[in-house]
Amino acid sequence: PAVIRRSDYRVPDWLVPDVTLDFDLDPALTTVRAKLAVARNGGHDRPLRLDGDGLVPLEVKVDGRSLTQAEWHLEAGALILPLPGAAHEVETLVELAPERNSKLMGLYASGGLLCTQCEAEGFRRITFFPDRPDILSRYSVRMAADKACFPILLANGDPVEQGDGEDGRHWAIWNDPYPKPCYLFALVAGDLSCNRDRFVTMSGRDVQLGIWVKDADLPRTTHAMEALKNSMAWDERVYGREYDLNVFNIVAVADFNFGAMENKGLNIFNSRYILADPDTATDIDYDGVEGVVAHEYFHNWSGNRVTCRDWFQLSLKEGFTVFRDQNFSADMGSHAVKRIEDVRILRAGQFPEDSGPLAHPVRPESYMEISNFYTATIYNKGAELIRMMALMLGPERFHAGTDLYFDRHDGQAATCEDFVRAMEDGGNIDLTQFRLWYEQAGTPRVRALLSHDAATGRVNLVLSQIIPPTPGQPEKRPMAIPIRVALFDRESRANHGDETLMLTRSEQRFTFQNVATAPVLSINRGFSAPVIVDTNRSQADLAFLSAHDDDPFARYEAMQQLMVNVLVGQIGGQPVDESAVVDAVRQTLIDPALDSAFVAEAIRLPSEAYLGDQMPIVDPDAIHDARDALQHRIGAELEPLWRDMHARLRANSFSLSPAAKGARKLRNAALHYLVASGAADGPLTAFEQFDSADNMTERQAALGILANGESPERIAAVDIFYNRYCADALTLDKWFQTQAFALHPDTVDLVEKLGRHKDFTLNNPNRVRALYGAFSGNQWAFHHRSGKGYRLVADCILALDPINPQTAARLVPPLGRWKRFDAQRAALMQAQLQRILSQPGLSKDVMEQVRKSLD
Ligand code: B3K
Ligand code: ZN
Repeated sequence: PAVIRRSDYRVPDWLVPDVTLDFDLDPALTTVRAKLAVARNGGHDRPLRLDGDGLVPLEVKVDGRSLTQAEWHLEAGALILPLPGAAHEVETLVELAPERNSKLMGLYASGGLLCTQCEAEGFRRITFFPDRPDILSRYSVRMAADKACFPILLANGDPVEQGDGEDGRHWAIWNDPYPKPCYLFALVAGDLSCNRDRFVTMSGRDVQLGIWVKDADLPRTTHAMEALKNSMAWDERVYGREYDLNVFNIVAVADFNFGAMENKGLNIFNSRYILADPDTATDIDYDGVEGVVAHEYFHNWSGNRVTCRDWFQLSLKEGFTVFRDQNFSADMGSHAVKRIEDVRILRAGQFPEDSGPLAHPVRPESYMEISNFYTATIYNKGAELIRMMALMLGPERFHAGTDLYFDRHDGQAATCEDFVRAMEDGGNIDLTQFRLWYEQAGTPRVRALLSHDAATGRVNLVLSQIIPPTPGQPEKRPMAIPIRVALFDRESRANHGDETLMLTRSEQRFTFQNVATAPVLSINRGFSAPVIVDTNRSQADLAFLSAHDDDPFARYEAMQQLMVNVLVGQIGGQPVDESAVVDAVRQTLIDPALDSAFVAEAIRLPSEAYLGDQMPIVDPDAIHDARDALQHRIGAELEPLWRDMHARLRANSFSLSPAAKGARKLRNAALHYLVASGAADGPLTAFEQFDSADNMTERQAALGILANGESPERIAAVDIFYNRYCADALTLDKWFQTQAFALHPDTVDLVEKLGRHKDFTLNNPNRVRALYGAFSGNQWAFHHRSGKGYRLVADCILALDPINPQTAARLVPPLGRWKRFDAQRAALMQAQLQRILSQPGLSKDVMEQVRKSLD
């Protein structure tokens, strides 16, 4: 497959100011008639090239005249038309079979609905079109369909007209006045019910809101609607951005390749990010709904009004929009806990990517298949880049920069460079060196050495940075890294002052005066930069910070580092005293000033995968054993506390208040440690929680805790859960996922069995991710020394690739991390990658990921 390079960008040869689409919809056979007003862009004589993927032109007309087959040809699926003039009307007719579209890109059928997904390159599966984001067009869309099966017809923009046709068919016309790239096109046809509401914008525009779902799911849409209204108000208040159409519709579909899609005025969602009720959704699910609804809504400005020039600029909209949704969720709940969660996500998903064979810059230089670049680097590291700029500028100058960005580029297809320049011009800052964050891949390592001179009262902090080599980038230049630090007095516990240091050279010395006694260093507070920090801090210093740091992230971090040091020391055969961890957990539990959600975060041991990331060679078995043993010790030594907390935190009735969510989180943590203590009544207590819970947060946590162990309660709970929820796909996903996540020696065999379960299907991406996605994130189980885990995932990739290559390709990265493991495991992983590569007819998606993973 061809490699596409950022440096090859050229402005389009032809523009398409207006598009008229006419869909005659039917799951088996849909026809699409497209009329494009095309205009030559600049002085050239190149033909018009309309991308197509699997399309056959049944008719091609130019300015009303049908062309003969000799007047056009196909080239790699694209329709090539030589055109004489400066502007023409081009008309094409194609046929689609939505019900046979298993890739879920373009127009497809899902649970009786017809819906579309066009980003990144799905529109070319619907009609011939220059499928690139810098072509902005006004769309008018007519849809006709059987009225009984598809009573609701939706598209982008505002509804214009509708009527009944012959043979039980009806039609509707929608117009979108805002020029948009074709990746934002959408339509939906189906039998849907609507949760209707309205929002009055800051300038007084009355917007009709609709969340469209299957009728039975209507009661599960209230949280999404609240989130939508809160998002609309938040974007007005914080960014001054107002919604711009008269309607805003959201549709939930069961089969979807990722979370959701920000189509203009018609967001289409994976139902797991819309539907929530206490019986089936956990607090994490509720937060996911809120965050994704906000994310897609915020795209209306950061993505739709200002879009991307080309797909190398993807982080322009995604990084910025993730940053916006993170801050929104923080404002809706707890800033401290949200930051901890976001950093955990970054470290779990992006750091491994950045240190492996698929590492790429936030603005990549090349790709084979753009779908493979919807990554944690583009999204989450991209958000961290915006966050660093916001920190360096301060809130006022940052918003001067974003205002300028939106004003300057409204209605345009922009670049990451445009964003940075708007920050510079609006915020009055020089970001020349900062731009390296967009260019250089790899997680910087910052080393911090603190020394104190009692005689002069001077503290020296020497910071140095190393950016590791990544594929195609052997040498790196030093970056501009904002590091927030504070120094604490050991006696008074006073903070000598918070400062943001700019590390811009390979090594740099910072001096602090008037510090009488050797202070404790708090560093990368709030996780001010997405880096790995190495310090010479003692366990005692970390214990101090875990009890007294006034930055909640740094406090959490100190606790995590304390735990990491113990566990990594133990695994590496250099035992470190564990009692500091037990003491720190105890202190945290009994500190009355802390809220429950924070406590629950702070006392949880680093994941097995994160521990693996701290080691030169990952030893999954040793990691599991050491972590398990420490968990047992914390559980056993503090057993009365766990018992008491678990009993005390039981709620009388369900609420979604932050306090109630925090209580559930901590109660689950208490149950976890109580069971880990080995107490004889552990499994029974877990079963009681499972059985009596009035919410999924406590029920699923209890199921997960039981699934890690061996008990009659485990078998019963797994069974009960299945029987209770097997009719609800989203909840049944949890049944698969919880078992695939289980830290149990037989997980790998269980996953093999579950892959043959009657409710398992490769046709639904959520189900695939629930089983194989979860399993490949379960380090101990996936890296079973037999190599069986690798084979299971490779089997799944091979079976899924012909059905849904995008989802198949997402399962490849865990196999590509072989360099991080011992020789036997590495060989077994490589063998599976080789086996995949030798499959004839492999998709571009899987091929790119596997080839890069073998390098
Ligand atoms: N923009 C979409 C992602 C599309 C993924 C295409 N492979 C959802 C989002 O980030 O909001
Ligand atoms: Zn997005």
